[in-house]
Amino acid sequence: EDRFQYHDYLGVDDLLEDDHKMARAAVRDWVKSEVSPIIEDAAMRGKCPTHLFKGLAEIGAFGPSLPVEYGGGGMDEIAYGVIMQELERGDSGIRSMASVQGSLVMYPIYKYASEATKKKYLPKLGSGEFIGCFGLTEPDAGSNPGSMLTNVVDDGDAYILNGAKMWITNSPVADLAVVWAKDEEGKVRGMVVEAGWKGFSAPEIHGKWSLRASVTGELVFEDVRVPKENVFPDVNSLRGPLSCLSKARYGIAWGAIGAALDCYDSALRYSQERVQFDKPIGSFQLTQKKLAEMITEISKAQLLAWRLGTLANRGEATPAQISMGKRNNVNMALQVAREARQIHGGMGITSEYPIMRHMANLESVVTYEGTHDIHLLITGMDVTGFNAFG
Ligand code: TGC
Ligand code: FAD
Repeated sequence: EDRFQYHDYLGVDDLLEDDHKMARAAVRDWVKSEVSPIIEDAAMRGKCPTHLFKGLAEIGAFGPSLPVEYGGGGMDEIAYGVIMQELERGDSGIRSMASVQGSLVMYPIYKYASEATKKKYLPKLGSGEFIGCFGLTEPDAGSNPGSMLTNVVDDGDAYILNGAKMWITNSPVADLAVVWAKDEEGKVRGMVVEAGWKGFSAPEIHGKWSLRASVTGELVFEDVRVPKENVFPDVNSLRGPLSCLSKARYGIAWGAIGAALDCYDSALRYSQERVQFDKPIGSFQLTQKKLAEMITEISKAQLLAWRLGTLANRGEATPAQISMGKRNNVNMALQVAREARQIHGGMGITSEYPIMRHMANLESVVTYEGTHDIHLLITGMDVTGFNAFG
């Protein structure tokens, strides 16, 4: 059953090019045929549908805006955005699978690795033959990644890597990890670490009530020998990992709109069909207030994402502008999901409808890639010039 209609109240589609609409339509069809039929069951069982990695590669969801010769899709940033939106309409966890692979694994290798390392890994990552993960967060270094303890020590032709990463999307199924660690001088270095190397392990984190269709784990390094050619030559500070986050956060600003649209669509239909007190519940003012506010906020978020995309295409989107987009749009989606849950009454807590799944997922999305409050402080620092973090 095709329940979903596209909602474009302000005609934002006028701002998109034909290529964007074609990419969006292709991903939407794929989500309908491959994700929608299995996602409630996967989330209920807490099993990542890893068979979808290949399909994600085929539809061009890995690095849509990276060059084709480096495994990407050769499209622009708005195409990347609309693809993330359609994936997250399916499930935030499916979008995570793609965000991590494209923006947090392929992008840093493309941007920072030596030519030989790019050639070695990027085509296989783009085709889904290899799955990657991104290790920045640690048990004691979340919002403040600069306090990381994972470290490397120079050992001739290699570095010896020790430490542990926490909350790493895809790590238990990954073939390689982009890892950030401090060197002997305390400088942040980045490197590609293969999962098969001695001393590498990636235990799964169990018991999540959120992103249940996405697999999350730790990364543990015990004297892992990382050949020097796998270390990014020119990365010496947090700017390395944070630049990757900008890329992923931008995609999430679009992705969250997809989750919100799915919740809104379901709530709108339910409000027209469900009768109480002899009337459709959509005829009550309180229900209309919820729906009217939802579509207003979705429309504003669409414009914000589109504008960020236009700036990103020119290479002008600042990290602080991207923070504004990630924070606003994810919070918007979470509020929409909560209101949609109310409109569905008791049915809203079941897997008959996508609402509770989206709502629970968004509780992770509002925390990862920089929490809601960290992004507020980034905006606060940008407008005042004062750093309120530490
Ligand atoms: P700070 O001194 O502000 O910055 C260090 C250097 O980095 C530069 N910079 C950025 N560059 C590019 N993009 C950005 N977004 C940047 N933000 C900062 C900055 O200019 C500076 O450059 P330089 O040359 O002077 O060294 O660093 P700080 O230690 O004070 O930290 C600032 C803070 C708190 C904003 C930052 O650490 C932060 O963003 N914290 C949040 C951590 C976070 O977002 N973690 C995400 C982990 S990955 C993840 O969650 C993946 S989920 C994936 C999924 O499943 O989809
Ligand atoms: P903390 O940093 O401990 O924050 C706890 C609370 O304190 C938050 O509300 C925060 O806003 C607040 N706080 C912290 N500092 C300040 C301050 N200065 N002022 C005001 N409030 C503050 N990381 C990766 O590296 N790779 C991944 O692939 C990845 N995937 C993830 C997948 C999932 C499902 C989840 C849940 C997380 C993932 N993360 C990943 C980690 C994620 O980025 C962190 O959870 C996030 O950055 C927050 O860190 P923390 O959980 O340690 O919270």
